[in-house]
Amino acid sequence: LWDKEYIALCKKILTTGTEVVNRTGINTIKVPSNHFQLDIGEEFPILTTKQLFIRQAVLEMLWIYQAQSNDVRWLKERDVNIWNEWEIDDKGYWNATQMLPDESGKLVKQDVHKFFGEEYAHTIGTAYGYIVNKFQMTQNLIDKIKNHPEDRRMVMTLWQNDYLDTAVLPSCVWSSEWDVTDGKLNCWVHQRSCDVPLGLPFNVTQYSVLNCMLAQVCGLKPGTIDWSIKDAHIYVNQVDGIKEQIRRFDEQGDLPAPKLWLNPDVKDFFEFDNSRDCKDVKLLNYEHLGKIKFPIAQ
Ligand code: UFP
Repeated sequence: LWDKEYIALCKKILTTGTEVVNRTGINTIKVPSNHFQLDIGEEFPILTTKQLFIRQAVLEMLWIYQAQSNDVRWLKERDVNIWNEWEIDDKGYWNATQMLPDESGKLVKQDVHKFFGEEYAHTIGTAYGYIVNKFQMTQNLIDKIKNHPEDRRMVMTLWQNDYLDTAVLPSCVWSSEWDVTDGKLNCWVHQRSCDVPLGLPFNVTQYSVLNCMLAQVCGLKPGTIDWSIKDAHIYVNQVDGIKEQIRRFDEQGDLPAPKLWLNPDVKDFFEFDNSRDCKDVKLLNYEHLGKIKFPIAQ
């Protein structure tokens, strides 16, 4: 079902989307918004029309919500290299090439050498895990789910205006809202900007794992995940890969969804293993149609 939703979004972008410029210098084809709902109690969402590496997705999620870290070295030590390009250097600078307005306001390609401060060396600045830690978001959420499941204020907001200027990348998946209904834990996730080929499959799987982990430690069952996106896009250099994935789906359909196994002995979210091997998380019977390589835009 997730593949079906996913491929429908890809087709919508390719058939109705608009090509636009953006800060990366590589144009995207975008649609303004998209929404879907998945029942993760029924079926664990991980794409089968291409292979996804759950180890990295889970570790990035644990980096944010369990370790509550913004330190890129934490990920590198575990062989997760997705944030390397965004790492502030040891002098406190972030170096990249971006499309930025010139004197006349026109977007032109420029080398960025932005000083964040030495205290931010080797981090991504005040984004993601930094914010979660600052406001103790995970602890507060678990406390509410366990002790006041009727509460209607269970929101984690990573978009904090006071911290945007010192964030290398303001959080893309920036908020989640949670509720408990009939013994099930449900969440609603908002993503402000969505790289559909690379970001979305990763993000949906990692928030589904988070939902399943929180449900387990709070004595609940996983329920539904609603996903709402602003600016759903495909970079123009990813179009061939997406067409290949659409072809796979149209010709072969999707494969049966795998099962997510979480070590049932873990009763505390902070005890899930976050070593390189992520020993407490396994995918059982993951059948897929193989890798598709997509370029990432910085
Ligand atoms: N992006 C995602 N998911 C993430 C993440 C980044 O889709 O979890 F960290 C993509 C969206 C966009 C780019 O293509 O990264 C961020 O660029 P911008 O800040 O200009 O929206």
